[in-house]
Amino acid sequence: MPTGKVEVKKAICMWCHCHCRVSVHIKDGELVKVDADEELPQGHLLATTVKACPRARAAAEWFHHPDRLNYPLKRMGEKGEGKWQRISWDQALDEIAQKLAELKSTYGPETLAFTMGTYRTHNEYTARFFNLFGSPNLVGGPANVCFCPANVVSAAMYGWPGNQPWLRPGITKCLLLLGANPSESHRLLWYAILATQRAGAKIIVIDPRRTRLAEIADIWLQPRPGTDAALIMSMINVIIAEELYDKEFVERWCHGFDKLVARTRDYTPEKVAEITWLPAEKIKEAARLYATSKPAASFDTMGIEQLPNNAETMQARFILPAITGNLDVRGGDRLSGCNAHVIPDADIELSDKLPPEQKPKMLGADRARLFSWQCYELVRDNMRKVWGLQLVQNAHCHAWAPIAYRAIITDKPYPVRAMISVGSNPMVAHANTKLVYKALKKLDLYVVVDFWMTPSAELADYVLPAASWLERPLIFTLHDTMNVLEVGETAFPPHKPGKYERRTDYDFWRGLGIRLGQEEYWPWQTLEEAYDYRLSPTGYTVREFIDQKGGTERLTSAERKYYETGFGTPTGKVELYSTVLESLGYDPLPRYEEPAETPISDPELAREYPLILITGGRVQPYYHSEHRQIDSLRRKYPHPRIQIHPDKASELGIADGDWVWIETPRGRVKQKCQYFAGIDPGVVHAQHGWWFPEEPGEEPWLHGVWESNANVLTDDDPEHCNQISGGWPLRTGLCKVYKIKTY
Ligand SMILES: Nc1nc2c(c(=O)[nH]1)N[C@H]1C(S)=C(S)[C@@H](COP(=O)(O)OP(=O)(O)OC[C@H]3O[C@@H](n4cnc5c(=O)[nH]c(N)nc54)[C@H](O)[C@@H]3O)O[C@H]1N2
Ligand SMILES: Nc1nc2c(c(=O)[nH]1)N[C@H]1C(S)=C(S)[C@@H](COP(=O)(O)OP(=O)(O)OC[C@H]3O[C@@H](n4cnc5c(=O)[nH]c(N)nc54)[C@H](O)[C@@H]3O)O[C@H]1N2
Ligand code: SF4
Ligand SMILES: [Mo]
Repeated sequence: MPTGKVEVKKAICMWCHCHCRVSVHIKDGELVKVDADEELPQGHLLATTVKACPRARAAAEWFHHPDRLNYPLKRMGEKGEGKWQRISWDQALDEIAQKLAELKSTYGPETLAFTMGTYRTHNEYTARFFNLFGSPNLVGGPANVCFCPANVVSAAMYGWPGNQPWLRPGITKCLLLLGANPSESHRLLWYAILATQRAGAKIIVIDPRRTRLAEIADIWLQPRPGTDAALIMSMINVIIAEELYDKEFVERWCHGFDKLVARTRDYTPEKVAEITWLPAEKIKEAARLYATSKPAASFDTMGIEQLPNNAETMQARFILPAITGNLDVRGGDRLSGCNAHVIPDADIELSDKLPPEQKPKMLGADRARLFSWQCYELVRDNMRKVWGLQLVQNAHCHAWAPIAYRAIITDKPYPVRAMISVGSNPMVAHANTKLVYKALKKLDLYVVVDFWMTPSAELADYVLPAASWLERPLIFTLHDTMNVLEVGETAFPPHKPGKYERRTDYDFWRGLGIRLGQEEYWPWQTLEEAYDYRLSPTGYTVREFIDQKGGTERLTSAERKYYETGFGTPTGKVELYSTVLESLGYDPLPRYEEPAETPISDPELAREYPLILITGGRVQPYYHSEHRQIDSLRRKYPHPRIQIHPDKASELGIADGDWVWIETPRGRVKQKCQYFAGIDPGVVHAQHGWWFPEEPGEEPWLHGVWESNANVLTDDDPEHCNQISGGWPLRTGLCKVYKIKTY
C-alpha cells in the first residue's frame, strides 16, 4: 500500500572517483532522487559540495532502467550469438565452480585470470579469492595506465604513495597540474582548485589541450603529447641551475642528488624546447614560479599516466616536490598515512596465501616489473617499517594485460583458459580491441558480472547481475592510501521477488569460494557482515558508524613525519636515485625516451598517419563506457566526438559536425568532428568509451563496439609499452583522419 512517505538513506556514490556522500530519497520503495549530502564534508579531498552532478541527477532513470541485468544468464548458442537462458544463482555458481575446478586440475590455477576495472567495487575480496585459488593473474587492465604507476613509483621513491596535493586555500601558493582535466573528471577537485586559486594560489597546467583548467591557469604549457618527461627534467635543470632548490631538505633527506644533477645537465630548456614544441622561456618561467611559490602542491593524472614513457615521467615528476621542499608540508604535497582504525584491504586479500611458486608465474611480470611480486614485496616491506601498513596488492601487483591476452591466444607461456570480469568492460576499456576480442572468444570459460549487457558480456558464457552502490553497503579507504574512512549504507535490497535477483560482488566471490574449498575463509555471510568485521577495531558496526559518526572519519595528517622515522625507502631518504628501480634492473634516474610511434621515431609511418592521436579526455556526463543508455545523459553527447583544429580540419575538407574516419595501423572508427582551436593542428583528440547499447548485441554488432570505440585504434604491442610499468600509449600514437563520404 503506497504511503507517500519519503525515506532517506546515507550512501556513497560510486559513479566516479569523487565518491560523494549522498542522500538517497526513497518513496514507496522506489528511488526518487539522489542529492548531495549538504550536512557532511564531501569526498576525500576537501569539504565542499557537489552541485548538480549530471549522473547523480539521472539516478532514478539509471536505477529503474529496463536494460539492467536482473537474473543470471547462461549462454545457449555459440559465443556472441546472443542466445541466453535465465538460470538461478545456485546453478550459475555450481557450474562455474565445477568448470574452474576442472580447468585448474588440467592446467594449474594460473589458468584463471581476472580483468579489473577502475576502483568501483571491493576488489580486496577478488584478490582474496584469487590468492586462495592459487592464481597470480589479476590482470590490472587499466592499472598500468591509471594512477598505479604513480602510486608505485612514488611509494618506491618516498616510501608512501604520493600524488596527494594537500590543497589548502590561503596556504597553498602554487598548484602544478600535469595532464589533468578535473572540470570533467573530478568535480570535487575542480571546486577545490577554484577555491585555492581564489585564495591567491598560482596555477600551472601542462596539457596539449586548452581545457577549462588551462583557461584559468597562470601558466599553460602546451607540449607535444608524450614529451612531459623531457619537460619536467628541464624544469629540474632550471631549478638546479638557478639554485632554487631546498638545499637543507636535499642535503639531509634526499638520496642521489649529485647523480640527478649530472643526469639533468643535458635537459636544457633550449634543447627541450625542440622536443616539446614549447618556448624555452616558458619552461623557465614555469620552473621558477613552481620553485619559488611555497608551499606548492602538485598532481598528475592521465595526461602523463597514459604515456608509453609513464614510469620515467613519474620518476621526474616526483623529484620536483622533493627538491623544492614541498613534500609532506601542509598546502604542498601530502604523505597522509591511512586510517588505521579499520582492518585494511591488504589484510583481507590474504596475499601470503598465494603459494610462492605461483608468484613468478604472473603474466608479464618478468618484463614490466613495477607491478611484479618482487617490486610489490620490496616496496611493501620498506613502507611497513615506517607506516606499519601493507601496500594493497590488488592495485599494485598485477599481471600485464597485453601479455595476458597474447597468452590466451597462443597458450604461451602457458594456457590461460578462464577469465572473470567484474566491474570491467575490456572490449571497450582495454587497448587494441581486436586482440581483446580474439582472446575473449578463445576462452573455455568467460564470466562477466555487471549491471548491463556490455560488448564484453555478449562474449561471455555466464553473465551475472551485480548489485550497484545503491544496493550494497560500502567502506571506502582509497585502497588504504589515505587517512580517510567513508562508510555508506544500503539504500535498496538487491533482491526483489518477481522483479530482480541481483547480488553483491562479494556474494559472487564468496559463492564461488565456498564451492571451491575456501569455506573457512568466508565466514561473513553478507557484505555487511564482512564490513562489520572490518570496522570492528572502531567499536562500531556499519549501521552504528553511520548513525553515530555520520559515516565519515578523516584523520588529521601529521606533517614531516620523517623527522622521527625517516622515509620508508631502502635508504630512509627520498630516493631521487631509486634503489628500488635499480634492484629491479632499471635505470634508477629519470630520462626522456621518445615513444615508439611519433613523427620523430617513425617518420615513415607518419607519412601515412601524419596526426598525433590523444584518446580519452574525459567528458561529463559519461564515465568510461558507462551511462550511454541513460537518455537524459545521452542527449548531451548523442555521438562520439573528435576534436580537430579548424585549420587542420579545413585543410582536410572536413566541416564542423562532419562524421570522419579515424584510422591507425590497428583499425579505423568513426566519430563526429568538433572544431577546437585549443589543440595544436598536428594533434587530434578522440573520445573513448563508446559503444551503443541500443544496437543489436549479437555478432557482428556487439552493440556497435567496432564503430566508434577509440581502443580499436590504440596500440598494445608490448615492445611499444613502457618496459617498467607496462603502460600502453593511449595518448600518443599516429593516425589519419578523413571525411566519411556516405554517412
Ligand atoms: N583509449 C582509452 N582507453 C582507456 C582510457 C583512456 O583514457 N583512453 N582510460 C583508461 C582508464 S584510466 C581506466 S580506469 C579504464 C576504465 O576501465 P573500466 O573500469 O573497465 O571501465 P568501463 O568500460 O566503464 O567498465 C566498467 C564496467 O563495470 C561495470 N560496473 C560498474 N560498477 C560496478 C560494480 O560495482 N560491480 C560490477 N560487477 N560491475 C560494475 C560497468 O557497468 C561497466 O560495464 O579505461 C581505460 N581505457
Ligand atoms: N566524467 C568522467 N570523469 C572521470 C572518468 C570518466 O570516464 N568520465 N574517468 C575517471 C578515471 S578512471 C580517471 S583515471 C580520471 C582521469 O582524469 P583526468 O586525467 O583528469 O582526465 P582526462 O581527461 O582523462 O585527461 C587529462 C588530460 O590529459 C591531457 N593529455 C593528453 N595527452 C597528454 C600528454 O601527452 N601530456 C599531458 N601533460 N597531458 C596530456 C588531455 O588533453 C586531458 O585534458 O577521470 C575519472 N573521472
Ligand atoms: S557521479 Fe556525481 S555524485 Fe556521484 S561521486 Fe561522482 S560527482 Fe559525486
Ligand atoms: Mo582511470
